[in-house]
Amino acid sequence: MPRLVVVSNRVADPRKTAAGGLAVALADVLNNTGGLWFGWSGKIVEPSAGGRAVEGELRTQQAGPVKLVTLDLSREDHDAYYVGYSNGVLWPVFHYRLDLADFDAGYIAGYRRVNQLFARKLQPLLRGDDIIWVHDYHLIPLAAELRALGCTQRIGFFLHIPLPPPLILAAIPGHDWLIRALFAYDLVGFQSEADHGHFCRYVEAEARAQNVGEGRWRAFNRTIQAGAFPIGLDVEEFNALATAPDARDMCERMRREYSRRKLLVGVDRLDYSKGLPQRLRAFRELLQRYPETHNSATLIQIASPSREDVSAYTDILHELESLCGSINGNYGELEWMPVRYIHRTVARSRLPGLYRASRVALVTPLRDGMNLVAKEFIASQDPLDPGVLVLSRFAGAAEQLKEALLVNPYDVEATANAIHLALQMPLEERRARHQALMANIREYDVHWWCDAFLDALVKAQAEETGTPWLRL
Ligand code: GDG
Repeated sequence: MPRLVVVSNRVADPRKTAAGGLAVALADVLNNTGGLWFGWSGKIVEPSAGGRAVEGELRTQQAGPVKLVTLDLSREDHDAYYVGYSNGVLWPVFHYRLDLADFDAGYIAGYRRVNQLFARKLQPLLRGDDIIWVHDYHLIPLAAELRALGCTQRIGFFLHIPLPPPLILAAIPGHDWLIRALFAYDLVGFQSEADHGHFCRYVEAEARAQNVGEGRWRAFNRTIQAGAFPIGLDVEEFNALATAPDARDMCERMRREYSRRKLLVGVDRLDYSKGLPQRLRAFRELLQRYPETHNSATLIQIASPSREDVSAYTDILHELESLCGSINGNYGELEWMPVRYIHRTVARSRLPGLYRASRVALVTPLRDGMNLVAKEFIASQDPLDPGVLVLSRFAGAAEQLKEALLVNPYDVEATANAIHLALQMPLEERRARHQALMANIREYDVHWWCDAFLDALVKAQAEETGTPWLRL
């Protein structure tokens, strides 16, 4: 395997398990190939008095055999590329929320500028036979910018968030530019068959691309490969976390504290895509419809702070506070608080304990690329007495986790009924469902995802049938 170069907005040290997610997933292959991970440092450099900030200075850190290379951004670039275009346009539109998108014309120029900066800084660090894997919506045009600098290496792109249907995508000014940029890659990967389907329909209808079979599409004088590669969990790493003292202690304390109650859990970044207000309304409906849940059902909702510089996030924060207050005010008793809402980040080492102590998990996003919390909940359960997963049909995970109780989160009544069913579910059925779910997350774990994507990337060299029309 040639050297792997990973590019993503943020970089993490793969040696630290607290990093979780992508870092753990990519650790093996980065270590084995002496890889390089490139991205933004997370730091903003302010302009010095009277001048522009010096951005783009590279900082290199060695993490075992892996090189972590990061750069700072100027305030202006950060605001346009990160806050403006990535999180103010692409995130809402890709989650079907045109109403929340801010199509300020200045943002796209900043997005492009930072992608060019990344390309300019990365190109001199590359070797001829590197395999480059670019992650997520912040960096869609990166391959096109690298190609413009003469890079011929194999480059793959994975989109962690959903891709909406063609007519929603087409609402983005410059959508054709974005999708053309994808044709600079050799392989483009999505979380689900649904998202992959949206890509196929878009390129056929809007880009007049030709389907040449086996997931290959020809347009702009290039033939590229596309497919679904659902991301998974590092089940072993998560099991190790679940059996470590922090998680066990958390589980025991929760079980003791809630011994006379049935615990429900939600763990999300505070984001409008996660369907938190709808979830709380469904929980309120449960309390309304099923009086036997009083003094018993207790929802612990962790909403970890995220992107607080984007205004839509302040709105949802206020809505949640008000809903929790009214549920506790109307249904609470002196000795029972129905909702415990925590707007803070909980240590990763304690999460498996919280999941394991809960009878039901509510994972009910309005739209989600995959949703790893659903898989973490399954992995944390006691197979002899497992909890039940209530999962939105609009999470990418619903394509795989068919034995969960699938719900439409917009339908508050039906969701309340499903939660009730979950709370009542007999042990035999809980075990059978959990066994099937566990088999799925074990088979399609994060190593499967990583290997499947990289195997496909190694095989998928784009063909050029003329001068590629990738000028952006
Ligand atoms: C994007 C896509 C896709 C949450 N609260 C706390 C905490 N978390 C951890 C969870 C989980 C992760 O954050 C969240 O992952 P998700 O997959 O649910 O969602 P996004 O952050 O939106 O991620 C998503 C994912 O990329 C991967 O491709 O699945 O669809 O939107 O691991 O446990 N961790 C800690 N404290 C918290 O309070 N430590």
